[in-house]
Amino acid sequence: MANNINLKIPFSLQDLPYSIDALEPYVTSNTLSFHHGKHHAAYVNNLNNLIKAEKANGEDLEQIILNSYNKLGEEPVFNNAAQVWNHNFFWNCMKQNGGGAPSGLLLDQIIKDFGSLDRCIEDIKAAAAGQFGSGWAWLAWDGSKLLVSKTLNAALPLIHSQKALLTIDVWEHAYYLDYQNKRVDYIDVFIKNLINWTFVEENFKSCVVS
Ligand code: MN3
Repeated sequence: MANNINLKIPFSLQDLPYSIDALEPYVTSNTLSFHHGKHHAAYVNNLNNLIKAEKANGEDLEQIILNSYNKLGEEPVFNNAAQVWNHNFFWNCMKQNGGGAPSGLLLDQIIKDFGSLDRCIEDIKAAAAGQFGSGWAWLAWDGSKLLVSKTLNAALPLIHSQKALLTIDVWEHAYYLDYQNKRVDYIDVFIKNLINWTFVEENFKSCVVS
């Protein structure tokens, strides 16, 4: 859930919301052990080391991201803080026996903003496949409509005042051990077999229902 990931200093590595082999064979435990246990863990450690010297001021993770964004000399803080947030969020975007389709409020909004679920999915796939180099593909809410976007490296919808609803990690570390250079195969599997629409629906509901 979105508010469980907005933690305070010192940050700890958030547990995966499933067992290390839960996403087999689509994301292997080998990939997940490196991705969570090495990459995600490194962002957490880097962030804690970077902000140790600074005054913490009780900022939470999202405040650290926003306060370091686009600030000269603050790039390492921004990159590591944003990558901690992105991965905390990303793990929840997948589940065992995922896939299928959204329903309810989210589906209604998708049809309103994209015309059809298929169109929305095609846009997400195109964003994920088209991100040049490392980055993320997103479904986000800008306050009045859904939008699909892609971001470079650690960048995220929060810096554009948008609420993230779904993300796909398209850094090579997310798929290379399992899919090598075939990013499109990983994206197809993500949509078809892994995506946790319940999480995406809950994120959307928290934006529009008070
Ligand atoms: Mn990653």
